[in-house]
Amino acid sequence: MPIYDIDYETMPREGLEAIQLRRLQTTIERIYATVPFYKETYDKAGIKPSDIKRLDDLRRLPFTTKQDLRDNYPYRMFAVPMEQVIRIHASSGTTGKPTVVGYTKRDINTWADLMARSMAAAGATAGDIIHNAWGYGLFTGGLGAHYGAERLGASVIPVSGGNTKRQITIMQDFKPTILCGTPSYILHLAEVALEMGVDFKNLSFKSGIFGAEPWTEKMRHELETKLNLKAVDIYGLSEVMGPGVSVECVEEQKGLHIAEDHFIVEIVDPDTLEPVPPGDPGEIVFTTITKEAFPVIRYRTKDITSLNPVPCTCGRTHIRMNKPTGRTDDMLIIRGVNVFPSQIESVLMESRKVAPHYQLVVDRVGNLDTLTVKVEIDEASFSDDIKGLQAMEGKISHDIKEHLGVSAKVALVEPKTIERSQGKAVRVIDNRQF
Ligand code: DLL
Repeated sequence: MPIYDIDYETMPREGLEAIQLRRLQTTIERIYATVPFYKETYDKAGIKPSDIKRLDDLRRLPFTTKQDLRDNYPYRMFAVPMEQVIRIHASSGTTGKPTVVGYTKRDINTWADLMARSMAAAGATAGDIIHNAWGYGLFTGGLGAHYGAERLGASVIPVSGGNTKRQITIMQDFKPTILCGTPSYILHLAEVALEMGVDFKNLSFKSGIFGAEPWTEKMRHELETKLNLKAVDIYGLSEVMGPGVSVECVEEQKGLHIAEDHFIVEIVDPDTLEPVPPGDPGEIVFTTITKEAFPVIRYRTKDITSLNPVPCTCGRTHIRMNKPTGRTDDMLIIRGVNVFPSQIESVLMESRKVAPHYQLVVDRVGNLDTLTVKVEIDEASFSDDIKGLQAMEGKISHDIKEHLGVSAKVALVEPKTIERSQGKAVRVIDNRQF
């Protein structure tokens, strides 16, 4: 049966839940048969696929974590043979290795549908020209939005990130009507436009679809006034699909509708892993129920948010999640790039001349995030050779860019100058105001 023959977005909940249960059961049966990790975990927990009789039974299944994905790097979580995988994306892992995700032809098709649907929720139609400033590559933003825009029938400009002045010229000349990108980068772009004497009031945008990092209502206000458009939030993560897991509707711009015909959502207390009372904040957990290549069951996102069950005036019955407010782990998002302090540590430790004492200082200069890595030089390598030290800073900065894809200023400091802590080391000083 084709997945898209009825209007899933406005289905009454009863019908939606019946579909969710059927899809969940199929998914669990399939992964039990094809992914050794799930079979072993479920056998250990004494659960069989046939035990999933109601949606609530999902709670009997163990959670899946980023560590589980790491333990099965790169392809052992895939539920189909590689011949059926037509696309691979990746996102930052907690150490050197990324988290790898795969898609079958049908998965790419589903994703394109969901992104088209998300763009339509944000006000886009086939007649629009979509300026896509999310990065193309292993990151899911660029290609996810690209396929969605094409599926919608819109004209997509695959401009990707960077080259800000050229982006502004393109905006003036190609007259795009929908803008996609990471909110902090788009604010930076607005600033550069101003410097170039370009007024967004003279451009043609009606909606902006922004996401891939947390942003606040204050930023929404700034984006809407500076860019003269309606700013809509989009959320997603590579492990679950990429962008399009949830999106705000342009009608309310108040919470993101989760594509519940594809994902089952739970909010749990990150310490006890028990469900929180309805509406309370906690860690958002997703189960994918239509993915073929890389299904995830009860995947702990580490993102903190809450659900809003109030019916939406747009008519969609899919539940809304509020804007995520933070994470339970130490992952930073710097200019849209996910960065774990442990990844930086691995790069630092490759140099035998620095001590394992470092601090990451994150600031927002103008609207752009900056990362400074302060690291102590070890006693033996400490010298007055300024040129030598500068070369070393340059080398470490280059290595960080190579390994993590993020620009960082490296500042070597004298031995024993980074404050030692009594308990957990304070590795991150985040001065950004969101
Ligand atoms: O950021 C996918 C994406 C691309 C979403 C474009 C939206 C637009 P990852 O690189 O795997 O995937 O990073 C996922 O980014 O767990 C959140 O912590 C954060 N994140 C993504 N969107 C939002 C948002 C993409 N709208 C991680 N608000 C997630 C807050 C967000 N945080």
